[in-house]
Amino acid sequence: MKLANNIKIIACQHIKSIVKPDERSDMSLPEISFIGRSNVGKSSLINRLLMKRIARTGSTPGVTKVINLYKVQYQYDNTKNSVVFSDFPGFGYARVSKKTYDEWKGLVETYFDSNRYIKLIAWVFDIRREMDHLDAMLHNWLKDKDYEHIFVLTKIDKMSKNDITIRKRGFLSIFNEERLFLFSSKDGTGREEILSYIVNTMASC
Ligand SMILES: Nc1nc2c(ncn2[C@@H]2O[C@H](COP(=O)(O)OP(=O)(O)O)[C@@H](O)[C@H]2O)c(=O)[nH]1
Ligand SMILES: [Mg+2]
Repeated sequence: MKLANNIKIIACQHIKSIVKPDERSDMSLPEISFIGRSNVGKSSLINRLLMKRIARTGSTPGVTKVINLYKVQYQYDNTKNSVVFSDFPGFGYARVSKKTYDEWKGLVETYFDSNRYIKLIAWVFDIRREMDHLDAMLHNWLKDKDYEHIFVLTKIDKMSKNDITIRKRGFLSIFNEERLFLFSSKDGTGREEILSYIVNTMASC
């Protein structure tokens, strides 16, 4: 992959928070969705990519599950473009009820099925976690639908280099190398690679 080290984020703004897929309304801009379970680092990833504390991080119990939409303007190779980032609500790990999961799945599926602007899905995953059957279901769904997706392993700053290599090797049995990213929102590792993938994907669609 060509590393795009001259990408500049010109501006970004929160557009709206929506609870139902049809509230997106017709913004004819390509979109990247960030999905994954709670607390894996979706919002922190967005903030690091944009170099701005725009998405709210940390657990917010009791807050309505919303999809936050951000408009991002960037410059690459002297061309200016815009893209929408959608930050999805997650769901927890322990004792996830079927109802909670089904609600989440319904939201995600309806949103993606009715939104022709989505060009890429970034599935965000805490590198210290194991995949469970709900993650496997999500993965199968992404593959079945043939959605263009990448897998971002976060919080690598919390692990030794050796353990990261071992964990990565495990995930490589499921994902291709070019779709798998190691990332830390703490020190920014992986930011350039992920931004490059995003920009290259946008340029080819
Ligand atoms: N050390 C470290 N902490 C992280 C990283 N990413 C997220 N966090 C922390 O994990 C918590 C959850 O992050 P958040 O972005 O809100 O997760 P979200 O629920 O998936 O949006 C917050 O306390 C973050 O500061 C990372 O790469 N490294
Ligand atoms: Mg979040």
